[in-house]
Amino acid sequence: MCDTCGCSSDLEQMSGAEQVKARSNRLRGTLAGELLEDTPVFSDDAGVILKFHGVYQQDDRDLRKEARKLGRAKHHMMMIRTRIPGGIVSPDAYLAHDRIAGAWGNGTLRVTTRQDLQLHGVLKGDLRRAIRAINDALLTTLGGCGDQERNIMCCPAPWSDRLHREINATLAALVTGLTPTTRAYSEIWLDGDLAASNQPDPPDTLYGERYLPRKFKTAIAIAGDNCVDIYANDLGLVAHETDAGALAGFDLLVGGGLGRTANKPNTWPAVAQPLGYVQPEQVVEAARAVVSVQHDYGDRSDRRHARLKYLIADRGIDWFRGEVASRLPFELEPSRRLHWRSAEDHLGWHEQGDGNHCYGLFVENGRIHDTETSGLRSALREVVETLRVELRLTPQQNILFTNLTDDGRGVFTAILDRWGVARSESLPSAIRHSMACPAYPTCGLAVAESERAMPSLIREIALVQRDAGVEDERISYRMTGCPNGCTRPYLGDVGFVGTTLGKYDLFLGGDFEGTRLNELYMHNVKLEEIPRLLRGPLFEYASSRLAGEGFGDWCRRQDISMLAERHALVEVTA
Ligand code: SRM
Ligand code: SF4
Repeated sequence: MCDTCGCSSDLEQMSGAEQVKARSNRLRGTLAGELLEDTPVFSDDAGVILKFHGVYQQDDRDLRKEARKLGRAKHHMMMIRTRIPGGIVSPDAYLAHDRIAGAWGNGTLRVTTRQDLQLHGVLKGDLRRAIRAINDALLTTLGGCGDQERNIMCCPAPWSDRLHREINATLAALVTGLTPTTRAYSEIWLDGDLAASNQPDPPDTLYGERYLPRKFKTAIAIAGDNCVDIYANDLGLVAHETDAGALAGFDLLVGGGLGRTANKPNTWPAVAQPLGYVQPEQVVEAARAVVSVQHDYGDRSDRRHARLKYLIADRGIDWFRGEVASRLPFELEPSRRLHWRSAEDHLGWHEQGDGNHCYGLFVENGRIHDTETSGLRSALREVVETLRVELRLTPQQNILFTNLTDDGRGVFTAILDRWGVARSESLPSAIRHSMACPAYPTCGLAVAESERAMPSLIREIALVQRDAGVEDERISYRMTGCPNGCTRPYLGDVGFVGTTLGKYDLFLGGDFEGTRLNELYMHNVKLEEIPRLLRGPLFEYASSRLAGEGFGDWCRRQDISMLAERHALVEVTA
């Protein structure tokens, strides 16, 4: 048994990252000292702790080759991830991120698949003032990354009814209940030299001194609408409504997670499974109990086997349920049956229910930048400066503009039009339902392009959908530059997962509502072959689908391997 926090592992048998965490003095490590050094990069150990503070060390991979040739060091830079529960961003917070992107970043902002904002290309010397500026706008980067509770996702719809108000209150309580209590973050980034005179940290009864074995992800969905991709989470909370429109309680789902490693069959994507049902006032305690079981029993010796899904696979859901139940002063009720009607993207115009309007804007792959054809970043800045609207980031990397009055609506559309920003309604369905992760040049784990490859690929696929006569069908397409699954490709109708530069595994047979894993359709195919390889299935789908049948459901009704045989138009290299 561990002497510092009570988890069930010996420090000597733990992974390197565990040793660093344990020695970090509640997430301080050597960060404060290293920030003062005139170096472009932190030490490896500090880099581990840095993640807990919402920062990843990266380098520009486009420049690696040239630097090597010239005998120069890598072009080091930082990625900052701001944790934004439910994706709710005030006007000041948005403008702060826009300013940081311009002053110290690479001039772009990125909406993530977990409703956060990321800033890329920040140099180490600018890190502290960038993080300070984010905190001045009342957001934090603590918990953006690291082995702790990550950003808690929640349906971003800004409806003003009782159910949504109560869910937002639960979200806030969960954030408080699952955030580490260390003062390291404010010492290092906000108070500077005051660090020396600080008081001791309050005890952390959830995380102890070693935090969790691995990242931990939680999302809240509203029964019927799986817009948050609930099954991808370590802990999913599905909110049910009473007949009177109040919050009735939550179904708990546990053990979702999509990461896998190429050629390592002992790693796999998994969908979360039912644990039980709790009343609204019990949900924070129940969530803490789930996290604490993972804290105590998760695998700290092998990071590839450390997510909650592996603990549940190894010990069984009944053991896990019993362990959680033993930590609660109330009974877990039996799980309810879940019916998913849709996975709303919330795009286009909606009435909020309070006389105001909300507009959901499609942001291709979440990247907010100005290009030759569209001044998206400039348009968003002008909208927020002029109308002071609250934004909601969606789990599909898009943005909702809320609280628009009748007059505000006109001003909003005029600004978008002036900057040449395409409206969500004008986009082909394939584009609207596509996502891609950053991959090159910032992601150190990428083995193939994603964000830079998807725009032309998805436009070709949109044409195939049109030729097949199914251009308006909602089919989700998700691409990643490696098997880690950051855009949740294994839950889409169609998934493209990078295997090496220019090649992808093709997955088919998920569903639009994200309730099951898709299956491998073809291995290691060239990017340029993908539209041709999808043509056959899309045409056959168009002619033989049942009424209301989605593409993923149709694929599933076929045998995926038979489908591959029928439509393998090119030789595929294994
Ligand atoms: Fe992710 C690692 C980007 C959502 C699974 N992810 C990374 C890193 C930080 C690469 C790294 O470790 O050096 C990527 C940074 C790239 C860059 O340049 O920005 C990265 N992940 C992203 C984002 C930005 C993709 C996006 O297009 O939006 C998403 C940020 C979410 C956020 O705001 O917190 C993002 N990542 C996800 C999701 C989807 C989700 O959570 O709903 C997953 C699959 C679900 C899951 O966690 O299982 C995901 N990311 C991973 C994994 C595999 C984890 C595993 O259990 O094996 C890694 C690698 C790791 O942790 O070792 C990873
Ligand atoms: Fe990087 Fe892979 Fe995640 Fe894409 S899926 S951002 S390549 S870790």
